[in-house]
Amino acid sequence: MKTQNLGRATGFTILLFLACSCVQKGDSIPETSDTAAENPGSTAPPTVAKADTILIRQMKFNPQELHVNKGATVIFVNKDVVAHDVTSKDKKTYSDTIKVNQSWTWVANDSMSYYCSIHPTMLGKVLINP
Ligand SMILES: [Cu+2]
Repeated sequence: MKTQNLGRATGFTILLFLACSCVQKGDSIPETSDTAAENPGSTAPPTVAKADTILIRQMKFNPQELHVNKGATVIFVNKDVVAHDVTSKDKKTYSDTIKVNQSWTWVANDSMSYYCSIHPTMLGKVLINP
């Protein structure tokens, strides 16, 4: 007798659990991003110029010499453990201090030889493709 009651109770608990999980599944349905992502992106031409990135790491600009098309967006990302900046040698272009894990975006309309004014031995160049 006792075991029968226990069995019923367990069965009821399982039913209750299933019912609950069904409701929860139903509630979280709105995430349908998968269906919207069906476009053959590989055939699309790269009309938008992607940004070129210069990583600042271990007291160096990487790459030290970057070649870009005129008007390209260049992002300097500070992945070092200290702050740096970008100052052009003609001093016409300069960033604010780029703190650790911050970045500075610059549009390359002209070639630029630059250095870090905090650590003047850090040098780099951005050259416009002919
Ligand atoms: Cu520096």
